This record gives sequence, structure tokens and C-alpha cells, in this order.
Amino acid sequence: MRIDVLTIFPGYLAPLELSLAGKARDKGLLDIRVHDLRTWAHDRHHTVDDTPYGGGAGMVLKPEPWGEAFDELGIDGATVIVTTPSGVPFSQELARELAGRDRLVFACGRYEGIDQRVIDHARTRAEVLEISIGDYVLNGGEVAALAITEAVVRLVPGFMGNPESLTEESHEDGLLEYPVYTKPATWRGQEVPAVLRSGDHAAIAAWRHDQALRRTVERRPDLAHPAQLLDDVEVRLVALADAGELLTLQRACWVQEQVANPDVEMDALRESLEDVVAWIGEGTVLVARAAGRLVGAVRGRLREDTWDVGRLMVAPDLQGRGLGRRLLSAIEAAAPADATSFELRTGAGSVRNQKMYKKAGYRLAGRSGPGAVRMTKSR
Ligand code: JD8
Repeated sequence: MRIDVLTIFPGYLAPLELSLAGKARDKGLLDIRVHDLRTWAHDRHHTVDDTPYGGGAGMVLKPEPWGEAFDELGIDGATVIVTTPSGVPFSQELARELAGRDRLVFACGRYEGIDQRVIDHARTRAEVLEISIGDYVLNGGEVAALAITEAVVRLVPGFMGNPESLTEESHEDGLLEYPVYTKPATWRGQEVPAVLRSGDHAAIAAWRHDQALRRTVERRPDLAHPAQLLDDVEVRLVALADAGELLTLQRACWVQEQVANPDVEMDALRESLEDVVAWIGEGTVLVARAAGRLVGAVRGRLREDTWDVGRLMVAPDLQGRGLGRRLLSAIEAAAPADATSFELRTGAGSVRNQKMYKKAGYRLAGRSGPGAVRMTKSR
């Protein structure tokens, strides 16, 4: 792979000499060339910037030096990477894609950026990718070019001494890294987790996966597959602050119920936020949260000696994974001593719900108004 970097601060790319890229270069796997853009600014001061058309603060990098640099480097057919805060997010997936390219040309901007015509012109000759390494503002594109280069080069076949290690990494298998330890076994009163010294590889693998999952759900719920979110669910009493999310979840869940039971009038679909605020103050209401998201809820109210279970809801994308059963068990456990039986109502057409309730020991106990059924269970 050949990598050219165009910048007005070539010294910023010096680290490429040192690290992995340096070794790849020695192995002939990589040809990295860093170019000072001022080489193509021919006035006495090698001017590369000027004031912005339309006014405003700062300076803009002039187009001419870039054009000449592109001509001399021959960017035709290459992949030009413009690092910019307005670029597409860089990712391991994009790194894998770029690792398959033969030629990358990094255009590192400074000041307020590069004259847009440079990028539009490059698009007529090469694949151009505008990439950002994160939602924060740097002073130039060099640091991003360094980061992208390291992430890409280490994926180039033949580069990593042990390509195995690539598969187990964060963002490679969708989970964050598990904690790592080395000798000594005890340090400042802290022990290395015993499982890691057990020699039981299955247990070690399970522990590592569990640790990686916990970290991912806690730190990067956006990376966690919805199902994985359920590995870390907290079930607690409702708080007033939950009301808005509860209303939203209720409407999402009862749209499904309405579809399954078209002739049934669904109060839950017609309730306002005020209605929800009112009923979360009655009886017992439990909510389930995973990675800061309200993913389920249920309520219980005492009617004479019956614990009336209702508004059992699980986020549609998380249904069928046992959270409903867990919430049902939790609300039953919360029933006051005077409750001698449990009762709930569901749509006559809600086959999946009825199946889950039957598994939980409920039995059909007749109709409950048009299109709805009652199900009861003795305590
Ligand atoms: C290229 C000029 C500075 C940015 C005015 C501050 C990438 N993730 C990222 N954050 N920032 C950059 C980045 C910043 C750059 C340039 C990349 C060229 N600047 C500008 C706009 C506001 N100054 C980046 N990749």
C-alpha cells in the first residue's frame, strides 16, 4: 500500500516513522510519503492561505498548491481522504475497507479548511472520502490522518505478527475490550481475578465475554445489540420522571395490541401523559431500564383480594427474550399479603401474550368486554 500525506505541518506525521507503520515500511508492505504543501506555493512566502470569500474569521487554504500537488503525485484512481470535522464517522468497518486499497492520499487541512473546489476537483479524478475521527474540533487534519493510517495499516495483510489478535479486538466483534491483567498476581492489595489463573479456558472465555458485554452495555449501549441490553436490566419502582418514556412505550406496545385486536377499544392508546402520571401513583408500578433506556413496565393494583396485574409492556424490539416473564414475576412478588389471587386481561387476539401468561400459570377465566379475555392464577 502507498500512502501520501499532504500537509503544511509535515512534522506532525513524524510518528509514522516510529511505530507500526515504520516496521511495515521496513517489510516493504507500506510506502508512506509525507509532503509539505508549501512545496507547491511558489511565491516568496510560499503562501498557502488567504481570506475567506463571503467574509468571516480565519483563513482558507488556497486551491492552487493542492492542484499542483495532485498533478505531481498523480492522484488519478487513488483514494483521497480529506480529514474534516464535517466528514463521515471513521470506524473499524471503514478501516477494514480502506485496508484493501492500493493507494491512499491524505489531504490535511488547517485554519478554516480547504477551498471546496479542491475537493470537487479531486472527485473528478479519484475516489474522495471526507472522514471525521470524532465529534470534537481539532486544529487541523494531521492527527486524524495519523489515527486513520494506524487503524488501516495494522489491518493490511501480513502486517500484524499475529493476525489472530485482530479478531478479538474492540469494534471487531462488536464488543468493547475485556479487562486484561499480567504478573504479579497481587499488586497493591489487588488480586488478579482467580478465573484467569484457573487454566479453565471455557470459564476464562465466558468471564471475558461477560466483562466485555457489561462494559459495552454500560459504556456504549449504541454498540450493543438490543438483546445484549437485556443482560444488564434494572427493575425498580417507577418514578415520576419515567412518565414520558412510559407513555411512549405504552403507545408503542398497544399499537401492536390494537393490530392484533382490531375491534377492541384500547384505553392505553388513548391515555394522555396526565393519565399516565395519575395511574403511576396508584398501586405498584415497576419499570425495567437497560443502558439508560426504559425497556419495560408493569403495574399491580389491589381489587378486594385480587392483585390486578396490568400494563405489562416490553419494548417491541426486545420482546420474546424473557423480560415480560421477569416483570410478571416481579409484580406478583410485589403483591400485598391480602392478595389471594392474580388477575390480568389481554386481547382475545393476543396469542403470544396468552401463551406467556399460561406458561406463568394463568388460566383463561372468560371474556372481559368485547375482544378481551380475563386470565387468573391463584396465589
Ligand atoms: C481538519 C482545519 C480546524 C475545523 C475551524 C477549528 C477530523 N474529528 C475532527 N475534528 N476536527 C477535525 C479537523 C479540523 C480541522 C481540519 C480536520 C482542518 N481544521 C477547523 C473547522 C472549524 N477550525 C477532525 N478529521
